[in-house]
Amino acid sequence: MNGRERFLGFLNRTPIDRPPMWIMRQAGRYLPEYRAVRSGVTDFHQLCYTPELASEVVMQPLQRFNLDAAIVFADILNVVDACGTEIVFGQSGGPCITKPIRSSRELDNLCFKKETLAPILQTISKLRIELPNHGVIGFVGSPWTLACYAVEGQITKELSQIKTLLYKEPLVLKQLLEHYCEAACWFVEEQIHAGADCIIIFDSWGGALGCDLFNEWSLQYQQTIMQAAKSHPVFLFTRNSYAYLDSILATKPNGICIDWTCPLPETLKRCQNQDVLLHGHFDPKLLHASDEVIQQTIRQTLDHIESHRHWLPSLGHGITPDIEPNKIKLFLDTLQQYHWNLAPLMTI
Ligand code: 1CP
Repeated sequence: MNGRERFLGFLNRTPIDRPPMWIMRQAGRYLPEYRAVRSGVTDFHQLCYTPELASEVVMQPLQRFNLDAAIVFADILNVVDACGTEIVFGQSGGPCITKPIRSSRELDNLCFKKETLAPILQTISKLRIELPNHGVIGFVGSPWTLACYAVEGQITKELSQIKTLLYKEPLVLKQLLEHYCEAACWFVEEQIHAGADCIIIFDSWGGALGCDLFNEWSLQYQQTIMQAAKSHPVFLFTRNSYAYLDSILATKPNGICIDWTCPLPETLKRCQNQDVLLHGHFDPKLLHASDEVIQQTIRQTLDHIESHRHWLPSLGHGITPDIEPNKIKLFLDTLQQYHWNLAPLMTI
């Protein structure tokens, strides 16, 4: 069974020999070969918008590790860029928006230029041809998370600018979210046409909204994007999402990505009952532990799960630049050598 068959089998709930492997930010700054390519371009945008370079960095982790799926190399903020807002990626790698959107005046400057995103679609088409044995994953940022970056300018965990806008000028924020939602729907449809097997909606900042606001300001837009994907598999990722699990499951996504703050056995059971797939769970910082602790943590976690059929075990957030590549290999090897119980579950 090759990686693509395994990945599609997982998505389609057909028999597989083991869960497929894929990790958020598997291409990126923790790899010296990525840093070498990155140092040869003037800025991060050039990397995202040059299909030859973007696909080269997608391949890098596939050459090092036994991975079953590749994620297109781009950034959620490419949509913000395509909507006419300038983004600077500084030396630290974090994005900064020099002219944040904070009033109706700035809304007038929004204008979606689809052609900006065309090179990313070309990268997906290229990957689809060059990686016949791997799944190909596309992605988009949730309108709420895109707006967090566009309104804050430089993000902090208080999100005080966007929350001020939400309470002071809700109609301005609604218009901004609708604008990003329309662009995201188009982009998702085109990624599917270009060959993406699955789409992830990254709602990295949805967890900051709280239960009373999450549906109205984030989830409903994600639902619209899911509808644009029609029956194609879509995974929703909201950081810190356990409090919203029922609302998220009610939208009937194909799958969800979870971080380490969600209790795994309970979350998995609730997902399995509704035939929703799960991705993620482990804290990336676990990879700073000794090899023995990493192996023991993985095995103990897996031993506590009755059926592994609905779970693609992985890190619950992106690999950070401080992680040693050898620890990723150990993480993947330990998972791949495990004795999985993949019997189909009797769902109710
Ligand atoms: O200079 C550099 O090399 C820039 C570092 C970098 C990289 C490698 C950024 C800036 N983005 C990326 C790639 C990226 N971003 C990918 C493709 C790589 C892969 O997964 O293999 C993906 C899927 C993303 C998605 C992304 N970007 C998210 C959603 C997932 C998450 O991490 O929560 C978010 C929030 C961003 C914003 C962003 N862009 C870059 C950084 C460092 C950040 C995070 C900043 C922050 O809010 O802390």
